[in-house]
Amino acid sequence: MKWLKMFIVLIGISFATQRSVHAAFVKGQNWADRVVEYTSRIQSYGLPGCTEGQLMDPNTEWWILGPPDSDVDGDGDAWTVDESDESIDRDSLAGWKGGGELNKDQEFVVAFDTGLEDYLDDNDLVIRLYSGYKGKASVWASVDGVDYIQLGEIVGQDGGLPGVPGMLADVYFDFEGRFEDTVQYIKLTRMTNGSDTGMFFDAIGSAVVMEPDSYDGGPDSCEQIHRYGWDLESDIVSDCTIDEQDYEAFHESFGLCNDPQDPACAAAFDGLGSAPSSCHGVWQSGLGLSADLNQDCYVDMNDLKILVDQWFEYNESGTCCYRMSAN
Ligand SMILES: [Ca+2]
Ligand SMILES: [Ca+2]
Ligand SMILES: [Ca+2]
Ligand SMILES: [Ca+2]
Repeated sequence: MKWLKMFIVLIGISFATQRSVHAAFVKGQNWADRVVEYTSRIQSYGLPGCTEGQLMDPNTEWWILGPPDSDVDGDGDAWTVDESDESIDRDSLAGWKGGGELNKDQEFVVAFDTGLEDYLDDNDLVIRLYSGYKGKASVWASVDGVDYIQLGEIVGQDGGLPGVPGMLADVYFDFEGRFEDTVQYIKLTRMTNGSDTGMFFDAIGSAVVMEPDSYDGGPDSCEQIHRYGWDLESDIVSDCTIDEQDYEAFHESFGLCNDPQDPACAAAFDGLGSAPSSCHGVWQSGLGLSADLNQDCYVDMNDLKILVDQWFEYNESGTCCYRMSAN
């Protein structure tokens, strides 16, 4: 009976809070939420030191979802290794390899739960990738997932970026008033084939970073903070204060887990048909538990410590109750 109750709590609470709390925006940018379709040879690269890349499947679609996550040490190189040749970075990109006929004619489509806006005189879309110097991709956007308009191309450069394998580049596109509504779908299509044409995509998102109006204690500014993903971790109920309500929400979630590598957490993915291949992938897919403050896919005492620390930090200092910086 106790087990049954836990099961219901898992389904009820984790699904209710997972998708709604961790919405499309992360720190002001709107990143792709879902992979809609992809051809059979879309794959990861396989970092230096690792073996070959791996073909994408439903469990690894998170490679191109969520914010950029491949360059862990932030040096712009997605292939950084330590002294013992162990990878520091993460092979969480998807795309196509150079080489023969096998990998020709590849494409994939990602979708946004909240559509991308067209900002006047400003870029609207950013794509982070690395590419061989002969790589070339066509970038398409669509409101309805049926009719696509070409935004432009990503072209590898000889001696420039993108064009150096492993070296990340951000490429921007402007919608230029060509869409009747917000853009919900982005499609990447391979244009060149042969050696040095490989391209790997880390993340696809909105170019404009949305910052809420400064917090004045009012519900509108709090709603903006939440909508654009600037919440404090411990503000579990997203009302811009850390208080008893967050503790109650935490208490209700205590003991939940959604680590896909732990069979004890399997219930968290019932009804989804697949589970991301790692806990990190859970967060990239927007499926993190709101009370899992350290993002390790378990709601436990380690999270409580963060909640208590932030409670004192923001309630004792009198500077309640949120912060705008990413860290
Ligand atoms: Ca790096
Ligand atoms: Ca624009
Ligand atoms: Ca990625
Ligand atoms: Ca945790």
